[in-house]
Amino acid sequence: MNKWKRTLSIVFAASLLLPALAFAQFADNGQVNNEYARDNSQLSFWATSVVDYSRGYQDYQLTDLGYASFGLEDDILGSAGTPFSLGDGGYVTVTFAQEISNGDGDDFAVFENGFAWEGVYMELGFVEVSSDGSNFSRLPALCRHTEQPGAWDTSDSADFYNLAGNFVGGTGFDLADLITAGDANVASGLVDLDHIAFVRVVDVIGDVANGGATQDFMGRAVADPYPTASESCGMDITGVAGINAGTVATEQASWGSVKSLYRN
Ligand SMILES: [Ca+2]
Ligand SMILES: [Ca+2]
Repeated sequence: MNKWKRTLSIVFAASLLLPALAFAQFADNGQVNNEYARDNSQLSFWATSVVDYSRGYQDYQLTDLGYASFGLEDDILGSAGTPFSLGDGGYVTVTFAQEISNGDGDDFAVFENGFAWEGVYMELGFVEVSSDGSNFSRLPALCRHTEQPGAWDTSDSADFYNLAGNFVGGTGFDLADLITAGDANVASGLVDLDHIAFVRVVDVIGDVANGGATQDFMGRAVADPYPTASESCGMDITGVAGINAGTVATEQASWGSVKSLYRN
C-alpha cells in the first residue's frame, strides 16, 4: 500500500470511529439548562410565524374528550406571546425572520407558562430543529425524575435537561449538544446547525404510571403531569426566541456592497 492509500485508509477508519466517539460523549452529568427572563437582552429575535401545528388529545387514553383547545397558534409569536396549549403529544413549528446558528453557548430559548409553587409547575416539551422544514433533529433530552407527577404536582427544574417548560422563565438550548450526541441528521448535513430556520416543540406525554410516557435520550420515561384533561392540557408554549443569529443578514449586506461596486 502506498503512502497516500495508507493515509486515506486511516482517515476513512477515523471517520467511522468519530460518530461513535461523539455519541459516547453525551451523558447524563446532572447538567441543567440556563433560564432566561423574557426581557433578557440576549434574546435578539422572536418567532414570526407558525408554519405547522397539530393539537394533541386532552387525554391520549380518553380520546372522546377531544383535543386541547386553549389559545390560538399565532398567540405564541413575538416577545409578548401568550399560551397555546398543545395537548398530549401535540406540536407546533415556528420560523423566524432570520436563521439561528450554533454560536457560543445557548442559541435559542423556548418559553412556557410555568409558575413557581414549592418547585415549578411545568408541562414539558421536546425541542427539535430543522434547516429545511422537513428533516428535524431532537435536542437530546434528559429526565431524572422517576415518579408520576399528578395534575397539580410541581417538580424540580434541575431534574430535566433540554426539555422546554422546566423553568418559570425560558429554557436555553445549545445546538452544540446535537454534535455531542452524534445526531445522524447533523452528521449527514441534512440539518445544518449554522442555518436553523425552524424550531418544533412537541408535548411530552408524562404518563409514567401506565407505561405510556414518551422517552428521553437515554430511553427513560419523561415524567410530567398526567392526566391533565382540560382545554389547556399539555405544554402551554408562549414563545420562541433566537439568541445567536445566522449569517443571512450578513450575506445580504455583502451582496448589497457587491452590487454597489457595479453602480458606477
Ligand atoms: Ca451554541
Ligand atoms: Ca404533557
